[in-house]
Formats: sequence, C-alpha cells, structure tokens
Amino acid sequence: MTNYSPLLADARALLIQAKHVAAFIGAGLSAESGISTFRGAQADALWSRFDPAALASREGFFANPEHVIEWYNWRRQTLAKASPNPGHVALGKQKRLIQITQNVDNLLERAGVPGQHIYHLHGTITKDRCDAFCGYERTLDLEHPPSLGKCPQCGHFLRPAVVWFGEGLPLDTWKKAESLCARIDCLLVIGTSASVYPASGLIHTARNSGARIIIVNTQPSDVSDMASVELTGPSGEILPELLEGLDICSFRNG
Ligand code: BJW
Ligand code: ZN
Repeated sequence: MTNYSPLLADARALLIQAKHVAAFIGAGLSAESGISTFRGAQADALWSRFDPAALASREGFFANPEHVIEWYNWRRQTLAKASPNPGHVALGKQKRLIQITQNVDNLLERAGVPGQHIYHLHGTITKDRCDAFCGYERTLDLEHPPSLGKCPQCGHFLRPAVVWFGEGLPLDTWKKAESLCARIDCLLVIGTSASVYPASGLIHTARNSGARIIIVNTQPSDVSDMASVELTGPSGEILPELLEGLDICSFRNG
C-alpha cells in the first residue's frame, strides 16, 4: 500500500459528489515525461540551475535575445522527444473537464484533451509571437526550432509565446478561468508549487467560493493547508487510480 492509497476513496467521493470540477495543473504533471519542473526537490529544477530574471523576463530577453532563444529551443527539443505520461493520459480521458494549466508544453493536447478545454494561463512554447503584439505568430517545428528572428509584419523581435515574469496573463483565458473557479464545487490541483501569481490565486478563488480542494503532489506546497484531501505521490501513478471509471464534468449540459 502506498502513502496515498487510504485517501484515494475520500478524493474519489469528493469528485463523484461534485457537480462541477476543474483541474489546476503545474509542472509536476509533466515531470514524469522528462520535462523539468521550475522549483521543488527535483535536482533538475530549472530555477535551481538557471536565472529566471535572465531567461523568463522581457528585460532578460532584450539584454541577450540569442541566449534566451537558445534556451527555449533546448527546451523545445526536449519536448519534441517527450511523450504524455500516464497522468496526462488519465486526464485525456476526461472529455468534459476544463483543465487550467500553467504548463507551456503540449502534452495534454497530445494525450487527447480537447483543445478548447485547456486553458493555457502561461502560453505555449510551441509557438513564437511578435513581441510588439502586432498579431503575428508562428507554430514551430519543435525538433528544429528557428534561431532568433524578426516579425515579417512589423520588424520587431519574435519571441516565445509564453508569459514571462512581470507580464499579464492572456486576458480572455484568465477571465474564463476565474469565472469557472468561482463556480465549481471541487478543484483538482496537480503538481504545482502554487507559488506563482496571479495563477495560484485561482486556488484561493475556488476555496473562498466553497469548493473542496484535492491536491496531488510529491511534496507539500504553498496551498497544502487548503486541501480537503492531499494525495502525496507522483501524479503519473495517482491520477490513473483517482480518475479510473469517472467522467468528471466542469459544466452543465456539456
Ligand atoms: C510533482 C511531481 C510529480 C514534481 N507528480 N507532483 C503576488 C505575490 C508575490 C509575487 C507576485 C504576486 N503577483 C504577481 C507576482 C509576481 C510574479 C510571481 O508570482 N512571482 C512569484 C514567483 C514570487 N508573477 C508574475 O510576474 C506574473 N505576472 C504578473 O503578475 O503580471 C502583472 C501584470 C498585470 C497586468 C499587466 C502587466 C503585468 C507572471 C508569471 C509568469 C510565470 N512564468 C513562468 C515561466 C513561463 C515560461 C517558461 O516556461 O519559460 O511560468 S515561471 C514558472 O512558474 C512557469 C510556471 O508555469 C510557473 C508555476 O510553476 P509550477 O507549475 O507551480 O511549477 P513548480 O516547478 O514551481 O512546482 C512543481 C511542483 O510539482 C512542485 O510542488 C513539486 O513538488 C511537484 N512535483 N514532480 C506530482 N511527478
Ligand atoms: Zn509584429
């Protein structure tokens, strides 16, 4: 028996009783696919090896754009070789569940989650966009991503279509996520340190609106005290057991 086994039935009961559920996802979900997390106990955590101010801010990009693009291209090539893990696959079977993700990878899509049910709060590394927001974007070949380039429409730099520190989240997606989290009865929080805002504020929104919080994480996080049930272990093991045979739903008449 694993640590979390005695609590699985409690978590499943919450999911079954809830009328409306959403998932809130972080880097831990993709860790078992070989995608590094940012923080946490893992030796390969990105922010223990690299400087976020240099690599994940607009100031850092303008200080050394070639270096930033090289770093993203290294991560893109890692993603190209990665596959969805059993945690993604379990979520991919939940066709009526809105999955709010901070992750910039495409592993939920590749596991079969309908694109319109994935709310990417921090954008995607699968695309570049014009830094000047002229509307130009391009989808990349992740195996062979291009080096630093200029926008063919307006001449400004092209950059990864992600949200860096100090930047606003995509407004429409954010509004939809906020409104959903204020309406649900249960939020399934997976593999996040819950330390980055405003994204993690959604957990508070859900809790303050009366939702029960189920946490799946290998270690305690900033929101452990909000959990009705905290399942401690890898999401690739827990999610298949937790979601087995369930069809959880985020919306009425869906
Ligand atoms: C497992 C596992 C397994 C491992 N199974 N689990 C309020 C208070 C303080 C600061 C702020 C605040 N409000 C805003 C700020 C500033 C800042 C912020 O939050 N800073 C904090 C870090 C202190 N926020 C911002 O700057 C945001 N923008 C903003 O506020 O704009 C204001 C504005 C408004 C209007 C106009 C203009 C401006 C933007 C934040 C953007 C974050 N960007 C990044 C990089 C994205 C691009 C890229 O990938 O390169 O997003 S940072 C990084 O952190 C990435 C992630 O999405 C995000 C969250 O990380 P996540 O997913 O939680 O991962 P980890 O690594 O932290 O945790 C992994 C977890 O998994 C751990 O708990 C492990 O235990 C667990 N785990 N293996 C299950 N197998
Ligand atoms: Zn442009």
